[in-house]
Amino acid sequence: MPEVEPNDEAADAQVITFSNGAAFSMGSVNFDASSSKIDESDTYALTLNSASAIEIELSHFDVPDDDLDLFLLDAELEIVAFSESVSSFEIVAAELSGGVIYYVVVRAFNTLGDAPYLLSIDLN
Ligand SMILES: [Ca+2]
Ligand SMILES: [Ca+2]
Ligand SMILES: [Ca+2]
Repeated sequence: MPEVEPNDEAADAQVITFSNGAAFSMGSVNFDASSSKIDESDTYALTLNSASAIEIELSHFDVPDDDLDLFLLDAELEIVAFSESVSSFEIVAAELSGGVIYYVVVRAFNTLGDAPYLLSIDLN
């Protein structure tokens, strides 16, 4: 699915729906100071029916010109897991509880203009 703006904050998070244990979203962020369309973060929300391991991958952006980072937050917006490479795609893995909301945040640390990405989420 494509992202839907605005999605910058948890309150505006785009709800992730799974199909056969997987979900995808294509979006873009932009943190180029010379650009007129700054979009520092994209926020997604997910709630699992039951506890599960999860793997989240942020890929297909233009490394190293674009440096995007990936965060998994709990309902209190505390960081559960994060990935902040400067030279590769990002991946996080965690064990999630069922029945509570989590947030996945794609953050632009630095970009050259618009930085498209693919967010892939897998349940195990
Ligand atoms: Ca966006
Ligand atoms: Ca956004
Ligand atoms: Ca990064």
